[in-house]
Amino acid sequence: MSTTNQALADWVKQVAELTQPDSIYWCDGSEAEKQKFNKMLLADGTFKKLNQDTHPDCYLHLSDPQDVARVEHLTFICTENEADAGPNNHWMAPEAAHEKMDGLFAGCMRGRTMYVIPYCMGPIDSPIARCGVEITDSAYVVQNMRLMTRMGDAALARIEREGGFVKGLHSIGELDPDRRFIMHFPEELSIQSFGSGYGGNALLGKKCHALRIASYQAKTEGWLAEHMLILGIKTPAGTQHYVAAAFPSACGKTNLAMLIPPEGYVKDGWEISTVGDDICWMRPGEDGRLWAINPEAGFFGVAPGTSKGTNPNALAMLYKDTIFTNVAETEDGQPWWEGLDDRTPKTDWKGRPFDAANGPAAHPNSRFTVSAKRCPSYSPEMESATGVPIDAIIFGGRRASLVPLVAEARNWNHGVLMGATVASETTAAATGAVGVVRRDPMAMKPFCGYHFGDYWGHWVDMQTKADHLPKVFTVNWFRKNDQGKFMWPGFGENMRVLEWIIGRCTDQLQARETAIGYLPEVKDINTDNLDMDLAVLEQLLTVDVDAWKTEVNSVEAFLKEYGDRVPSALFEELLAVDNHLG
Ligand code: GTP
Ligand code: SPV
Ligand code: MN
Repeated sequence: MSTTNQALADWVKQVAELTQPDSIYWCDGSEAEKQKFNKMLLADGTFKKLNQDTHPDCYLHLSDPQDVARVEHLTFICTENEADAGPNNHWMAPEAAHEKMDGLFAGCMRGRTMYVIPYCMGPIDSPIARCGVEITDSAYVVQNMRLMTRMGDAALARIEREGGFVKGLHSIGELDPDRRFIMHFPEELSIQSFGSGYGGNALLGKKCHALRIASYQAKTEGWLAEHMLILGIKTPAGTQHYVAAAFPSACGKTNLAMLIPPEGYVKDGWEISTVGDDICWMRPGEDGRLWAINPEAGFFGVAPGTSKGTNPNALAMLYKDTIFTNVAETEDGQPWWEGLDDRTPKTDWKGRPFDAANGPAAHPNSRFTVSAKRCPSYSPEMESATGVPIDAIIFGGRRASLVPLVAEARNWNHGVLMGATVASETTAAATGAVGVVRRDPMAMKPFCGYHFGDYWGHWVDMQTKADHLPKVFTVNWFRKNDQGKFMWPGFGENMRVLEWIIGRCTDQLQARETAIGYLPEVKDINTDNLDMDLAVLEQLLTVDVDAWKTEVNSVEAFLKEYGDRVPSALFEELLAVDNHLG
């Protein structure tokens, strides 16, 4: 097979000359091809068959133990001008980066097949969607891209129709952490990734294209590419709302995106539907609202903690047609991870007999890959070419103290400040220390393809592009008490906070103004059938003035790290908060 797109044909040829594969295979995206690849991966030991009675078409992949998460210290933005990458990114000069990568890629596919994966991020017929081509020597990557994107012939046809595409070159190399780099060339619309087979490092349509490259394109073209879930909320009156929410990696997007409301809500007629769980591309529509698509077609979700109690919708979709990476296995070959209430592990994520002395049975960043269509709360709007109109944007993070359960921004610029200064504890989604509080603006710290100062400026500028921007909120499900226990029940109960947010968007609920934004009165959070001490809720909705004064100082120092590219509007909003605190 080949292509009528000359640029693509030339690039494939050039990559083959560099990497020297034994053969070249163009992925067509068909069902037959999927079966063929599964067979191949089983035969070479990359996949292990899970119990096909309980989990038909489910496979287990155990990674190299040193290749289980994103590697932020090895991820680079390679712009001509170093200042354009900003203090938020590691930078390398494009020329130096190309030289380094050419050295690594030279001859790396000898004895291997080179797979060409044309893919489309977003519905094939959506004007908001964009195409890319990933070249890889990993059939595991092919199977994951098959679930996570619209890949194969339809994407290739669109590329041939439109011309443009993002070039992504990937090789697992020798999986050597010392020969591992994830390079982005936003000005060339290209990505080069070497030495890792893990999700965010290797499925180039996801973080590399749909966030780092797309955020750069979005800035130039006047839209937003964000690390956000998209959730549909239908009220008992039958009104359909959509919200987009940015939480850092492993901080609750997948869970909120497919939440099952408490029983009383279901009885009253509230309905939740899932449009996306990780990435959101938003554009101003003619009506002045932001219209959003989920560029992905599947979920690459955190397994540990997923249970009937926390996320029954996720659990329900994982019984068929799912790739599990780095989970444990039960005696009878079923997947297992910490938090699953039934079954026990027999072998751990390294394939050893399970022994608690070795740590968790499943890696804390073990993941499932599954088609979004398998989710019981799947929204057909996921296929909509126009996307869905967003009523509210929510920012959140893991903060054990300080940040209230929910707050509403006074205005758009205040909302941008809120998003820009979110802090969160680090998680196992990236290598490095876990549980360290760091600022993770808009949950984009690892994913923004350019200078944060310019990025915040772009957010502020959205006001000039859209007259009916969403309201902005912050949430925090992760406050802890003196005993280190979560104070808010979270998961399905988060619906109670969503109800307040919708009430605010429709002007049906009051709020009290505080220095840090509008907060609910305790009485305005629906606590029907909620087993919770109201004094605790009160605490979650209290503004600790002294602690916030300290926070304001820390935020000011943080913003100043980004120099004169930070929009003055953020300092003005911060001053307003400071003055209000007294
Ligand atoms: P990425 O895929 O890495 O971008 O992460 P994500 O934001 O989709 O995170 P996910 O929903 O997978 O949640 C990760 C962890 O947070 C899991 O262990 C969840 O159990 C936990 N979590 C999610 N929602 C809540 C909540 O409301 N309360 C508490 N306490 N934990 C939660
Ligand atoms: C994240 O780390 O935010 C993820 C998983 O969603 S990965 O695709 O590896 O980036
Ligand atoms: Mn993510």
